[in-house]
Amino acid sequence: MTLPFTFDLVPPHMTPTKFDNYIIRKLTALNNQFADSQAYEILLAKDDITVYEVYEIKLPEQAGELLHGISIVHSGKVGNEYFMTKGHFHIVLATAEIYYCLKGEGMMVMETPEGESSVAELRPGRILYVPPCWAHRSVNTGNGDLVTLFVYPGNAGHDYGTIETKGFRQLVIERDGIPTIIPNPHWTGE
Ligand code: S6P
Ligand code: ZN
Repeated sequence: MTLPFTFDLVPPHMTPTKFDNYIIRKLTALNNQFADSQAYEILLAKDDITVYEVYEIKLPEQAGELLHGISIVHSGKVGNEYFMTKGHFHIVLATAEIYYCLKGEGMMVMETPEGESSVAELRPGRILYVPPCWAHRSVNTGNGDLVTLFVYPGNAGHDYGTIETKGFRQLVIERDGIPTIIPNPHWTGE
């Protein structure tokens, strides 16, 4: 029986009382994902800083299970593009996901293989449903950490390759101090 765990939103050590996997993704893990490659190289030359961290509860990766955990995207930018997760499709494409925003400000960038795109705001208390077949990436547009609880089907799996190769169709950048959605100038899907 999996026991409940707690997660207090108290910085600087926001760590769940229970987790099995800890994933830390630094700038190098997001190679070629930010539009401004020159700004990326300059930032990386200073330090391979942590962009986001994920705490997961280990459960069987099979249908019927609900995998869940906490994602923390730190605040920062590469050029004018906000820190973000790699983003992915699920391997079992028609599997959905729920995100519950606990802290911070951000956007969920989503798209389907057919070319539909959507960007939805994340803010504390907001529950965001990522429907089946939609790739998803969380973007931190605020000055503090963006913290979300995520829940998705155990058999979903992760396809990172499609986004690593093609990118998302839309980017979230800061323009005149405001988070702004723009078409990805490097999108290579077609
Ligand atoms: C898994 C779910 C989240 C992400 C996490 C990090 O399906 O969407 O746990 O894994 O937000 O993002 P990414 O794109 O590096 O897996
Ligand atoms: Zn997912």
